Amino acid sequence: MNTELRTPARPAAAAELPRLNRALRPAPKAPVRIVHLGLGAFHRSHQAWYTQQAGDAAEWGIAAFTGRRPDAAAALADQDGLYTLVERADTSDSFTVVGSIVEAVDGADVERLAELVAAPATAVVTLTITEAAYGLGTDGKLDTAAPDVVTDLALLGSGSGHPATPLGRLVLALAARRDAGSGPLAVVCCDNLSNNGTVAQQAVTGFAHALDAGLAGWIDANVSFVSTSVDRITPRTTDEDVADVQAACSYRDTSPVVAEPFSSWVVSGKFPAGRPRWEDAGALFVDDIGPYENRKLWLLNGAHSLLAYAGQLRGHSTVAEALADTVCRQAVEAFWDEAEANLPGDELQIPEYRAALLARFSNARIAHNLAQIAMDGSTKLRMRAVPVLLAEQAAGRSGAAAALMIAAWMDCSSALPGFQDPLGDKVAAANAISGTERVRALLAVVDPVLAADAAVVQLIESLTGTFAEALPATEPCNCLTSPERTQL
Ligand code: CS2
Repeated sequence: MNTELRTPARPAAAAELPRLNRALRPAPKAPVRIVHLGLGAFHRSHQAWYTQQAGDAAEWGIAAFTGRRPDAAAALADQDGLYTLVERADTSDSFTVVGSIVEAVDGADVERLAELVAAPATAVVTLTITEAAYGLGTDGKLDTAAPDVVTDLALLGSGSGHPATPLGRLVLALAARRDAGSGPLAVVCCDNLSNNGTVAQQAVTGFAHALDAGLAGWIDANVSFVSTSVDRITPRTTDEDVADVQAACSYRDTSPVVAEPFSSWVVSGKFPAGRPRWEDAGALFVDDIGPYENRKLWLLNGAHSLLAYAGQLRGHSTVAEALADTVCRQAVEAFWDEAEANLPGDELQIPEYRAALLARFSNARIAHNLAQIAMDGSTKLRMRAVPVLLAEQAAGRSGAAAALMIAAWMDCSSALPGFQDPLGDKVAAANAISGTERVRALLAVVDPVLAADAAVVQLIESLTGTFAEALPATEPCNCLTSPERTQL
């Protein structure tokens, strides 16, 4: 079912409408061959949608597990795994029922996870567990001293089968696959990290190694870590979105997902036990993912973070609102100029990519909240601002536009209430200091090597306050340490 609806039908009363149910399933249920960790809106607008579009979709069902909370799994299971994808363009919506998730499971059900990962039919594990959940320190290695990692390692070491981190759960499930003799499979990272396959490999083997060197060896020999660059703007679903689906379709869906019409998936790596024909839906398989990754992380995600911090400081709430503000728009263009100078332009069609981003960000019907993007900044800036700043400095230029993103993050960290970061304690401690030492301490949370460079600290300090004029007076920030979350 794929209905183009420009004028939604008159809403019927909730009681008259049937619930989205198996009668609306677009095709018979496929067998589980993909296990997903991180059942959130982005997984449903992206990987699940690509899987449904694959020519061999009938062979590839997904069992998707939530993070800490069972709610999304329970709501979806109630609808037989079905949900409506609303593709929201500038002037119209289109509605598609997606049926590739054949099992929606509470992430705490590690027995089911282990059973499915150990099954010989399972060929692929996909991950959207958020950048912060890889638990990497600033050296790019798994931080085995992080409290949640310490807790999970102790739990697993004691033979308890109930780890709480996605990595702990995955390592337990991979041990079950080894024990079952079910052979190799692919782990496909779909989080916004540079070189994300390698990051996932380091995090998973780092975790396994701390537990059992034999298991780490088995993972090295049998698990292919695939890198991907994922793209589709997918804001949080609102009550209004639920009502829109109810008005436009002849059923009630408690869990629709809204996304822009654009989507992209660039994939690099081996699939030893096979994969769906995602290329049928436009996925691009390449040998060298680096340039694609940098283009997306710097130009799209970098601009998002810059708008999230600068935009909120100037009193805006959404990406479209912030981009319409000349001050924010100029900051984005300046940052893009710096990023573009460090990307292979001819191959990647950067001018066209930038123009397309302006159009995508300006779609005011996609209410993409800046507060949502602003979360977990210390991790995100390492991928979005730091590499551009370093590349600019290596080329003998200042990197001031990338530095401005970091300065705006610092301003937000002390000015916005409820600012969330995985290193919230360190951010709050740094904000208790003043002057240059505060800037140095905050920069150390993002990148200690940069923080040791007095000229960079001075540059960033000179840029703090750039966007602050329009900020309404707020209570001082009580910085929150982000809980483990599923990528939205
Ligand atoms: C955003 C991304 O929240 C964020 O950090 O930059 O979720 C972004 O919307 C997606 O990567 C788009 O593909």
